[in-house]
Amino acid sequence: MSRIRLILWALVAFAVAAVSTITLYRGQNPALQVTVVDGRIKPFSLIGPGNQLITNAHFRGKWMLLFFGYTHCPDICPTTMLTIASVLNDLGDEAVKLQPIFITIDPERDSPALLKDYLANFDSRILGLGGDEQRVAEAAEAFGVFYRKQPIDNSDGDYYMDHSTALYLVDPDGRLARPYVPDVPPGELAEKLRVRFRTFEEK
Ligand SMILES: [Cu+2]
Repeated sequence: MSRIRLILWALVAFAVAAVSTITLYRGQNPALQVTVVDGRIKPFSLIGPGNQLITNAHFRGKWMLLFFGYTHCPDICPTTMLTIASVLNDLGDEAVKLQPIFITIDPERDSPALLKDYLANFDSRILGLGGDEQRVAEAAEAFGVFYRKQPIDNSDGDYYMDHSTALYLVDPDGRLARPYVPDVPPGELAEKLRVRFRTFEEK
């Protein structure tokens, strides 16, 4: 094969490195379009609690349980963090296989330090990630997460954030584990995770 042909083939292979989306449905959420590249989640690059850059590559070899929310959230975020804290307890020693991650969709108020303090109220093993608006927007877009500022009347600039509320489970190879974890009682969720860990390890 000529060199040119080889290059052409390489280009075709590159084009086939398919970017596609997986559509998830959940309760009141609109369809969540998760972008996958060759079966793996799209890379994200966010800022961690020590102001360090943290990308998805950091978590290779671990399961990720991702949630997008904000610390001023009155209901869904704290409830979900309680669920995750409870799952970590239920998992016992196996919890080391899982990295729960809370990504803020309110970077204007949620500094890395604030995220860390907030999450410590639930379980300090939950990692808070944020960054500037663009980093956050890119990560949210990759997971099909919707969010929007909702000003509170007569509040002097205070606001809520409307946001979608899915939990995303990503396996140690960076693949979205499907079906993604739905609304289940924490004990049941821990058991489902254990089964997934085992199935993955037996592969
Ligand atoms: Cu929330």
